[in-house]
Amino acid sequence: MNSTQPTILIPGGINPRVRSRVEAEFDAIAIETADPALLDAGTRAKVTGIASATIIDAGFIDAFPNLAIIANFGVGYDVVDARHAASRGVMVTNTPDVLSDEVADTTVGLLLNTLRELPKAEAYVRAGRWAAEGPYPLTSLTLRGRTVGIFGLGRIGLAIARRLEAFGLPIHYHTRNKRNDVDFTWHDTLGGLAKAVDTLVVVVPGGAATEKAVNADILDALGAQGVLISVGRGSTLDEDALIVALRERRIAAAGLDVFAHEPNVPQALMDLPNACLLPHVASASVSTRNAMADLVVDNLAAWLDGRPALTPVPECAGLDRKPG
Ligand code: A2R
Repeated sequence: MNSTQPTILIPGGINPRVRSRVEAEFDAIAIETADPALLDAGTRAKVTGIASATIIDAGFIDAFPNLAIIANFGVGYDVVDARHAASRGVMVTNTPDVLSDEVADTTVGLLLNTLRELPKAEAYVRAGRWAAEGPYPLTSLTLRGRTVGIFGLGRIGLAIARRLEAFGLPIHYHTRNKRNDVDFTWHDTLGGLAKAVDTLVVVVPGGAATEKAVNADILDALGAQGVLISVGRGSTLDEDALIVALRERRIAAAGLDVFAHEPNVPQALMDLPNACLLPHVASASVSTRNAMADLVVDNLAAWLDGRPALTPVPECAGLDRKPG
């Protein structure tokens, strides 16, 4: 171990490229979960950086007196108490942009799978049913003629909107602030958006402001032909309300990549034929995850070297690196 290097803590599981780069470029300490009791006070005092993809709360942040940066693996950083970190002068970074196109591609795939039942159609071929029983049944749903609403027209939402625009579909959106750089139709409420469209793509950040924002009322506003696609955070959706809406056909179908209690997916959801389910894979290609990993480690290196962070979260954008 080279003791002149900053000490970086990795609490919990992390992408293997983050781990190998941190081990190569810093003094690395790994612990199984984000529990400060797993380290003695002397070790905690050495830690100046954290690389993580897990919950980092105020208590954990306060356990490290010399902490300077938390580099979160992922663009969504609702698991990190960034406001508390900022109040202590601790930088928080995330991994924006490098995953937007991958997530948008996957979202379009999930939407098509949900509407046109492609995973089920493939399973039909593999089970020998095409030859035995004849053609796969015609799908009752199609992308043709749909109107798309994007809940959260940020970096990823815009990449999704541009793709679906190219599919010839009208695009509406809801954000708190109207964008003046797009021609899509803005709605000042989520309810207004849901009423105006039949296909709702949810890609807002998690956290208190969006907790269960997509509830029974929103699903009812979407209507019986409605399709819900969720790729942001599981917390933004009332899963129990969705299960009822799918079971009673108050909406037609849903495609989900994110869930309230990952990796646990409610059995009631898995039992529904009109739910298309993915295991949080929207950004999960080797190349995109490597780009995210590099951004995590490059942020650590920059900040601990006294340079600006590459991708600070908004709460920390104004922080200056304290010398030493
Ligand atoms: O509301 P605005 O104008 O700040 O627009 C942001 C919107 N948004 C919301 N819209 C309505 N109600 C809210 N409470 C609310 N909070 C945020 O979500 C903006 O249009 C969008 C977030 O975009 P970005 O910050 O560029 O995030 P990015 O890279 O698109 O990722 C979105 C999420 C991540 O936080 C992860 O949870 C997931 O996708 O991977």
